[in-house]
Amino acid sequence: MKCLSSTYMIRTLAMSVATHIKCRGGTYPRSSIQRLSVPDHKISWTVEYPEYNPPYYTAASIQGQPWADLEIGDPNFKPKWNSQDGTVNRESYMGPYKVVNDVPLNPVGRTGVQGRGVLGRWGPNHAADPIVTRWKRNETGDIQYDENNKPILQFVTIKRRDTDEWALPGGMVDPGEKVAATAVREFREEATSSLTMSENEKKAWQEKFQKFFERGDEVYRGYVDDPRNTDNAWMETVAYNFHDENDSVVGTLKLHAGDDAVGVQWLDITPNLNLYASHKDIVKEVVKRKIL
Ligand code: RP5
Repeated sequence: MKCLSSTYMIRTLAMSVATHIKCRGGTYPRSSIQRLSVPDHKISWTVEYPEYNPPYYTAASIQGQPWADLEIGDPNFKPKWNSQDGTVNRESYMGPYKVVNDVPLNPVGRTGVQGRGVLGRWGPNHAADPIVTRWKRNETGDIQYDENNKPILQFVTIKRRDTDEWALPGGMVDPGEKVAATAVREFREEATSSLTMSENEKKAWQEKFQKFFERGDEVYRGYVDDPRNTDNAWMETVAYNFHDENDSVVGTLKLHAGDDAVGVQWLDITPNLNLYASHKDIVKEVVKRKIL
């Protein structure tokens, strides 16, 4: 696992940055907090919005958690914004973010709520997402085509326990963990039964799939339009595509929903896909590279 990142093909991103669609308006997740309404033209901090005074919300459930920051102003909390801060990466893939009165500002703009919400870190909260794909085939193994005569891609998706939406099986980067390793770990935890595997089963899994999961292709690195984002805390991710051209490896994967999921399946990638946060944009990027 330690040499994963060096074997990854790193590609420059051509994907446009999602704006605030899922993290604007309505009720903040797992709370009764109503986001202040932010019209499209007032999302950017560069546009004057003098009456902007959104509610402040940091969930009680994250306070004191070992994976969460302390409150700003706490004498024991001395973050190094826009830098690698010990084992915590406080750099944004979007470039340097502004820090106003010691509080980081969401680089995309206003969300209608201040504080951290349910996110652990002030500023960027880093995640990784695996997109495991194969071609859709019939019983005799022939690739299936859509009405435009394009081959149909399928990917592994999980149903999130918190929102009941289909999503990439990603997760948070642990302090000090390599992002590429997070993508594989999260896939195993969220989409296979790795959490309940014995040591022997883990070893067998490793032997069978290690090679396949070393060949990830980076398809996205940046901001996620996650419903949990606030003005001062937001999600960012690096997404890797693991593609099985001949269906010779992933066909033998036993899918099993992990702790944070209530379902897992192979799903056809179609134009009307509806996924959590801005995951559809990330999946579309894979289609663009593989088919269009
Ligand atoms: C999304 O949240 C990321 O793209 C990733 O899929 C996920 C990580 O958060 P948890 O699933 O750990 O809550 O923004």
